[in-house]
Amino acid sequence: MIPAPCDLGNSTESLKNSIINHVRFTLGAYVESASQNDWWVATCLAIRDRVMDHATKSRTIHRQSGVRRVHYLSLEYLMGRLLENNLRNSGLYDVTKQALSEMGKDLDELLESEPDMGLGNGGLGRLAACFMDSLSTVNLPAIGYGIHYEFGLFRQEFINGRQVEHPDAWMRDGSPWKIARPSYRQSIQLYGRVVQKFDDYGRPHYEWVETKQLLGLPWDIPIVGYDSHTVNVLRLWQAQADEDFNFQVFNEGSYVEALRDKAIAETVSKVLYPNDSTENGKELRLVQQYFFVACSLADIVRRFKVGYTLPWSEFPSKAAIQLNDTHPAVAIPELMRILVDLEGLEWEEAWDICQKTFSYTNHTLLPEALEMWSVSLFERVLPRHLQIIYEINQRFLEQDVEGKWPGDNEKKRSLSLIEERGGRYVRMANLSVLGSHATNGVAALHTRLLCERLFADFYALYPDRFLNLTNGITFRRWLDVCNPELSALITEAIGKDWKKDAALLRNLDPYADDPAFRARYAQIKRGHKAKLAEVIQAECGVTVSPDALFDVQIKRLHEYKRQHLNLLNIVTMYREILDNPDADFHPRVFIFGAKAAPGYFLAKNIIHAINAVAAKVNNDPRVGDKLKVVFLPNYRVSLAEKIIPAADLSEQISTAGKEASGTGNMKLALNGSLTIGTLDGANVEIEEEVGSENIFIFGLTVEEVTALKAKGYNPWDYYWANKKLRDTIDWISSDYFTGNAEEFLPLRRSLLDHGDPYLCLADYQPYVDAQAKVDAAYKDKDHWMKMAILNTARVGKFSSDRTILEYAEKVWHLPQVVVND
Ligand code: Z2T
Repeated sequence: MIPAPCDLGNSTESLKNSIINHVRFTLGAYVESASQNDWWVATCLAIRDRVMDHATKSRTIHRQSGVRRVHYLSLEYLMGRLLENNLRNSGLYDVTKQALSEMGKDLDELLESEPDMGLGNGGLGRLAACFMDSLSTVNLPAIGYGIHYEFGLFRQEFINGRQVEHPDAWMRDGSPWKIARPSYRQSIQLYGRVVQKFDDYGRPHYEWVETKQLLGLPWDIPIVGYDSHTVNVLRLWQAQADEDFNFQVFNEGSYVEALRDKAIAETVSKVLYPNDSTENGKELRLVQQYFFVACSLADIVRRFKVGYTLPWSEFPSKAAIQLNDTHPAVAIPELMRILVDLEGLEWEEAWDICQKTFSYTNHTLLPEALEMWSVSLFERVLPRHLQIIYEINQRFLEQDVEGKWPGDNEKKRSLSLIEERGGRYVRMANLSVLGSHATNGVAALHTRLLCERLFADFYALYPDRFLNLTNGITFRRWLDVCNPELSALITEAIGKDWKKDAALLRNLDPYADDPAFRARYAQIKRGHKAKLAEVIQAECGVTVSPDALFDVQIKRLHEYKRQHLNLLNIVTMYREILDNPDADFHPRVFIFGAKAAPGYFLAKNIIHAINAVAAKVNNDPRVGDKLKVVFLPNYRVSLAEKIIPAADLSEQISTAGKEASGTGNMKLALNGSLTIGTLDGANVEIEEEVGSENIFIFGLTVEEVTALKAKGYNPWDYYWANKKLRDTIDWISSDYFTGNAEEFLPLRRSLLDHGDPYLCLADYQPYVDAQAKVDAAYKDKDHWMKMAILNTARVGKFSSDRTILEYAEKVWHLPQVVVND
C-alpha cells in the first residue's frame, strides 16, 4: 500500500502547512527565527511541490500518447525571477499571500528577495524564456535544453560613470526551482582523433578515439503555464569531470593534479559568454556548444530508444529540434555522427532524418554576429564532426548547387559551408540552413531581408524552406505579473480570457473613448511612475517627478541600437534649455538601462558619455525639473518589470535593417508606452497593428539606407549642414562634461572620422523633429492616454502564444495535448 502524499491542497491552511514543514524539515529552522531567505525558499518549495506532480504527469502523458515533442536548443534562457510568475500562472498567488500574511510574512518582500536567473544576454535569451511559458500554456509537449551556467550575465556597476562588471553568483545558495537528475547523466567526448576502419565487405567506417570525456549532469526546472496543467521542463546541463578517467592519475599519486583536471573540466559550464550579437571564436565557447548539444541529443536518442521500438526513419515523427540561432548548430553533424557512425545508417537516410528533425531560427543580419569557426580549431576539438561537415558540403556542392548552376564556381563559393578567403572557417549559418527543413526570421522585414540578402542563394535553391515567424512575448509576465493593476482593469472591462487569447484585447478598443476608463488607466500609469521614481532615487540618487514624461530606452548597448542618437537629442535639448530658458516643453526624464559587452570599447564609451551628460544635466540649476537623465545600473529582467509599466515613451531607434525584431518594443507598447521608432524589425508590424496615428515613426527606411550607402554616405556633410548638430557633437567632445576633452573622442571619431556606420547623423534631424511631435502630443494628456490604451488594445498579435502556435503548425507539426488535473 502506497500511502497518500502529504497534503498538497490549495487552501490557505494547506499552504501554511507546506511552508512551515519546509522551514522546519527541509531547512532545519525554527519558525520563530527563520531568516527571510528561509521563508522565500520554503515558499518556493511549497509551490514546487504542487507543480512537480504535474510535470511528472505531463511527461507520462506525452510519452504514453507517443506524440511528437519539440526540443528547444538554446545557449541562453533569460528567465528572471520564477516565484511570482509561478504563483500567478498556477492561480496560487492570493492564497499564498494570505497564508504568509497569517504567519506575519509579506509575500511582496519575499518576491523582491529572489535573485534573477540571468542565463542570457538579451532578446534571444528572453525569447527562449517567453517561448517556454507559452509552450506550457498552450499545452504543447516540449523540452528546453541549455547550459546550467554557474555564473549568468555579469552584474553591472557604475564607477565614475564607467561600467564595471562583477560575477553573477545567482545560485551560490542553490536554487529551490531546480532538481538534479543524476540518473540521466550523460558522458560525451571531445578532442582526440579519427581512425578509419573497414568492415568485412571493405566498407569504411570511422571511430573517434583517444578523446577526453566530460560528464553532463541535468538539472530540471519546471515550467508552469497559465491556467494549464501542462508542466514542461527546462533541462540544463552542468559539466562534470569524468572521475573514473582520472583513476590512473590517482594511482600514480598525483591526487592534486587529478583534481586540477577536474576543475578544468568543470569550467565548461562555469560562465555565460557576455556577447550580444558579436562572436568571439573562443575555444571554450565551442566546447560549451558541443557539450550541451551532445548531452541533449544523447538524451533525446535515449528517450526514443526506451520509449519505442521503431525504425530510425520514425525518429522525426517523435522529435522536432529547434536551433535557437546557430549556437547549437553543431547538433547537425552530431546527429549525423550518431546515425552513421554509431547506428550504422546509410548516409542518405541519416541526412534525410536530420533535415526532417531540425529547424533553424536566425536572429540577426549583422555580419559580425554570424558564427564562423576556424577550421583548425574545429578540427582539434571535433575532428569527426569536421569530416562530416566536409562530406555534407561536398555532396551539396556537387549535387544541388551544380544541378542548379552548372559550372558556376562563384555560387559554390558563396554557398559553401567553408569560407575560404582570409583563412578557412566553418560557416554555421550555411550549415544550419542546409541541415534543416525550415529557416525562419523573427519579423516580416527581417525575413524579407534574409531571403533577399543574407540567404539569397539558398532562397533561390530552396524557396520553400524559408518562412517568417514574428516574435512575441508572454503577456503573463509582461502584463499580468509586472502590471497587475492594469491586468485587473482590463479583466474588469473585457473579462479574463485575454490572458489565454491575446487577440481579445481588441475588445478594449472602445474603452479608449471612455473618460472614466482613461482616468483609471492614467492613474495606474501614474502609480507605476511614482514607484519607479523611488527606484531611481534609490539607485541613482536623482529626484524625478512622476508628472514628467518618462522616456525609456532599455536594451543591450550597441551602436546599431543607437543609444548615442538618443544622447545627441538629449544634449540638443540641454542646449536649447540654456539658450532659451522660457522654451515651453513638458518636463522629461530620460531613462536608460543597458549592459555593454565587456570587450566592446565604444559601447562602454557611450555608457560613460550618457552618465557624464546625466551628471551635468541633473545638477544644473538652470535646467531644474525640465530635464533629467538617469542610467539605471544592472539592467535585468526584474528591473525591466519595474520600468516597463512606468514608461510613457519607448525608444526603438535602431538603424533600419539592423534590429531583427526587437521584443522590448512589444513589452512597452503592451503596457501603454508609445513608440518613437524607425521602420525596423517588428516596429513595422507594430505600426500596422496600432495605426500610424498612435506611433511616432521617423528616419530612413531600409531602402533609403541602402541607397545612401551606395551613393557614398559622408557624415561630415550632415555635420556642416546643421549647426545644431555641429554644436551638439562639439559640446560632447569638449571638456565641459568631464573636464577632459579627450574622454569622448572615441564616440566623436566613430560619428565623424570612422564614417558613422549606423547613420546617426543622417537620422538626427528627423529624430529631433519626431521628439518635438512627442512633446506636443504629450501636452494633450487625455489624447495621449487614448493612444496609450489603443496600443494596449492592439498589440495582441505579439503574444508569444501566437508565435509558438505558428511554430507548432508550420514548422514542428505538433499536436496540442491537454493534461488533465
Ligand atoms: C540576440 O539577443 C539577438 C540576436 C542575436 O543574433 C544574438 C542575440 Cl544574443 C545572433 C536578438 C536580436 O538582436 C533582436 O532583434 C531579436 O528581437 C531577439 O534576438 C529575439 O529574436
